[in-house]
Amino acid sequence: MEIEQIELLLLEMPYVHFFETSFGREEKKTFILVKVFSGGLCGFGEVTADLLPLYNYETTSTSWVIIKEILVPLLFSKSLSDPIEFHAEAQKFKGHHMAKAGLELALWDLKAKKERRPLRELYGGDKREILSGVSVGIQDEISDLIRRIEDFLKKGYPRVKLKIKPGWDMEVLREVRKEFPQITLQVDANAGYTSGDIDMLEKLDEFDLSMVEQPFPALDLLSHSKLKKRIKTPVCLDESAESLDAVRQAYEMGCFDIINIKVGRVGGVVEARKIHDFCALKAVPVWCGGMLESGIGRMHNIHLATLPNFKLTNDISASQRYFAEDLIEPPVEITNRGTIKVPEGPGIGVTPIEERIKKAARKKEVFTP
Ligand code: OSB
Ligand code: MG
Repeated sequence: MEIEQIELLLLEMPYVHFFETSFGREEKKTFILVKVFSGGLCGFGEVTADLLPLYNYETTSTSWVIIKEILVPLLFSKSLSDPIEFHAEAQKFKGHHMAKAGLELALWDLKAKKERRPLRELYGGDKREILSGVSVGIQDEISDLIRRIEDFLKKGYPRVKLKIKPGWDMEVLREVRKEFPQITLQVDANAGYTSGDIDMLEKLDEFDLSMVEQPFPALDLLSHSKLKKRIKTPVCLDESAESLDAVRQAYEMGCFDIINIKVGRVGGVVEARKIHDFCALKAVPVWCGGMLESGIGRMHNIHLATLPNFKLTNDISASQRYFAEDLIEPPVEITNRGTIKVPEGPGIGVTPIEERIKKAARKKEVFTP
């Protein structure tokens, strides 16, 4: 199977509500959509890099250049179309995981469509539905946050993740716990704290949280291991877990109890599965993180989360939690069991709507061998 054409599109989609983390507030999503064409079929992938290098160093501009100048020429020059072979070849280039993952995901979707099988089956996932949770950003007022949580609970989300940062942490959690003493609650600091905050973070134990995610910068494994020794709340890594090697080192150093797996951050599904398998071997549960993806990237996450060691609730929510109009039909919906059904059709199993893609597109480039 020969790849006949690759398209990159820069898309802009407004969020239904701004999303704020310890590194900033965003009102809209800007991202790259990757399309790969072969034999009348099209595989879709999404690059999770943002406009600004706040979550990690990649941006929509850097990933555009890396895909255009490095990965597309690599793919065409070696006639690559299999995602596993593409991953192996792309690995000789350092970093740029989100750029690599966007193209790899498109190849996975194409492969699954050729074989007329759902992605889940190619990955070896056994779940028919996955656990859906919601990640709630920092708000202007605690009262706004309480109202939003109430709303998400009514919609059926079985667990809530709160974004925290210095100054939006203990007091907020005290209020939230007072209002909702029973809910399954976890927090994510997006690397917002430093080694000097360890004493303070130990007090998170008061709030009966199911985990604290990435309190310290990605490279500060030492602080994570120090905190883990002192806190009962399970520690989860996101930004630090950028490859199997990174996860293995962090494991040896005793940095975590749980891993958040994001396909973009780790550079594709091949690497994500290696991390999944390593964690399974060590009896470390994982869950699938999100980057506020469009329905296309989110469907990829849904299929990945069917693997057996995705034991914890995922940051994968319904389409309407993110966008007034998602790119796919049918949109992602949450069941009354707090789950999301995994589509059984070929590839991602839903249909990207070309008209909506066109409406959101700000830039487009087409590549042929
Ligand atoms: O750290 O999990 C994160 C969104 C953007 C950047 C980083 C993160 C997030 C989320 C969103 O928490 C989760 C979702 O997609 O619903
Ligand atoms: Mg996170």
